[in-house]
Amino acid sequence: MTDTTVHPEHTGHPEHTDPAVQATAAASGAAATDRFRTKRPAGTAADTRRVDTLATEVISAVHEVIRRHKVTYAEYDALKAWMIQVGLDGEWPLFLDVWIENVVEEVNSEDRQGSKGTIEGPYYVPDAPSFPAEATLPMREDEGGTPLLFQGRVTSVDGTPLAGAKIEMWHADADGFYSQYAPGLPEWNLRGTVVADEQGGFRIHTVEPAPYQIPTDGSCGRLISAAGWHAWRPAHLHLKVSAPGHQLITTQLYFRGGSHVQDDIASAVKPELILAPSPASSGDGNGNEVTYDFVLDRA
Ligand code: MBD
Ligand code: FE
Repeated sequence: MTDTTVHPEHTGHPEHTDPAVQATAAASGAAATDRFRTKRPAGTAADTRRVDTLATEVISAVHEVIRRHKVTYAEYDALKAWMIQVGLDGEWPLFLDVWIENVVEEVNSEDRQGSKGTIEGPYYVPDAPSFPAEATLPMREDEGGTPLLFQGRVTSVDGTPLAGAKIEMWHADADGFYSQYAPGLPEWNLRGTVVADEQGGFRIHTVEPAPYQIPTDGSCGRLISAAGWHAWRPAHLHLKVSAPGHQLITTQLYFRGGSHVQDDIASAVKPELILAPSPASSGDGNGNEVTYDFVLDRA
């Protein structure tokens, strides 16, 4: 889908009249769908027996819910209409990453010894500009938000420093918007790949992101309001950390005491992932700083 124009007749939310808000919600779903369709496939696809097992059990699980709650034809038609609309809105990546990915991540990281990971979410973009170990993420001259120095070291599980480890970082701005998924932001705003020094060290200067609200004018927003849920993720930094001979880790870091750290709609917070920054001591003394080390499992 390349059509990123707003279709108010699809949203059913006439109360949203701010064009900037409408454009953001409609464009972000389509952009996430487009991005996913160009993604390199991860690993091998399932074989026939595996597809049979998984598809049969998913369908049976749905049947069970229908029987238990005696689902009506009106409800069945509402589900059908909603699923069609999720696709038209381009919101399947958003839906799946918010309500399903956390369990996929859980079952695929059970054996990990090193740092905890969590879900990737819909807004990763590969091949962000590369920077040396001490760097400032690309940002606008007047970028809002509290300055944040995020520093640490990447080591292997046995403590060996991983020189040249790659720290890919991406996050929302102080208004909760991601570059390439919201209009009006520079292409690589708050996205970068930092290469660790000889000791595996890195010092990344950025700004603290705002909490993220699931777009309210798309299909995911309609589900959220129809069910009486809230639409928020806590403020978070996204990271992918990798080094030769080691397992890549995809993670997110949160801020202690921030809103929705305890009730993330995407269920992606783990206690090990909550940062507690302190007022910056170095540099010009502006903003906050925090140290966080990454430990990578061997491949
Ligand atoms: C996000 O920013 C995000 O990280 C996830 C998982 C889902 C929606 C928006
Ligand atoms: Fe995110």
